[in-house]
Amino acid sequence: MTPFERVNQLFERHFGHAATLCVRAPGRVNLIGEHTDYNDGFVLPCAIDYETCVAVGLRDDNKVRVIAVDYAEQQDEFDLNAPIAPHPEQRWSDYIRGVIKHLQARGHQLHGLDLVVSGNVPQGAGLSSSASLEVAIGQAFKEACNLPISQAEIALNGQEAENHFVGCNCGIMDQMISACGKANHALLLDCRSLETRLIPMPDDLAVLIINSNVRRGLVDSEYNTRRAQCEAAARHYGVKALRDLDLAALEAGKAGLDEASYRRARHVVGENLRTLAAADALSTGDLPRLGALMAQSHAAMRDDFEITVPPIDGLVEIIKGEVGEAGGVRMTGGGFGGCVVALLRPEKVAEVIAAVERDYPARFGLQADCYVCQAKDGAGRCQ
Ligand code: GAF
Repeated sequence: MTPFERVNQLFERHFGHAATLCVRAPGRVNLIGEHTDYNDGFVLPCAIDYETCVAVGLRDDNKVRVIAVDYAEQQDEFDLNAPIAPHPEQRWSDYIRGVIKHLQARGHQLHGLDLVVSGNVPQGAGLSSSASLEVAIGQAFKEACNLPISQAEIALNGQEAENHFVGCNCGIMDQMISACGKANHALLLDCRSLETRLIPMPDDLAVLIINSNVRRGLVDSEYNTRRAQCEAAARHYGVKALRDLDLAALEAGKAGLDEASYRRARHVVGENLRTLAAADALSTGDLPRLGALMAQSHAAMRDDFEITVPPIDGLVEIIKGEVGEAGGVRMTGGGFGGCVVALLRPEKVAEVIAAVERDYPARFGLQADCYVCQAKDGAGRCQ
């Protein structure tokens, strides 16, 4: 059953009538541009065909009632007229409460809603299940309360909720692509200006995501540490953000900067250049160039940013051995486990999956899950 079917079925069973409307917001895969977003840099993600759906019913009071289908139908209920605080136990509730609290703080007038939520974005896999939930809730209130809010503002509001209510210091990439993605396109996003450029995905290019199924245990603390190191490096160089540094300035000014922060900065400066080059390579269908840039990106995440783990490096080696020059592969997302993304010719997909199924369990004692994805539209009403 799809998330759309699940939320509508449960809504009707629980409330005794059909939902008034239903919205969706996708997860994402980042093709290149990792840990650049909070350095005001560039990213190149696309929205994927895994999503969070919310069935919505209007209430005639100021209460919000939520049912989380994927959390054993747990429920939450709170009043829009009272201060909204984190839930004492249910972490999933905080993404919803945080989004609503921040919509109110932005001055939006909300009224009570019944919400039933379900999604199929793999959780904890680096495919932005949290951002898709934040954006789906923002979209639900936009549609149900006729809010004068742009898709970019829904994204910014979701990021604020995650930074200040949930407590993860993430950048803006995941919420922006979930809110603003376009079918059959990747989105080159300037995370400083929020300007976007749509890059068509070539017809003869497959997007294959391979989930390492490595639990991303350290991700929150390590993520926040990387961000602090990048900010310290920017202060050392006297720039607003690492986005403002080029390779020559990086080398010329490194005296006095600790080795780890220098290498973090080197990844970010190089990754911004690689991301811009990759957008051009994708738009001209230059797969060998794209593959080389993705390989450099992965090496920098492994050696300079130090966010990969052996099973992820192993998956990249196994897949690179199959696709050769005619494609690219790299870790995608925050790191410390999660997924790798491969861009390759569709006729190669079956061979790559077979190689992963043969070699990955033998080397790491783990099973990988493979998803062949399509670039999808960002958040909106379910059709
Ligand atoms: C996570 C964060 F949420 C993003 O903002 C981004 O920093 C990414 O890690 C790394 O590129 O998905």
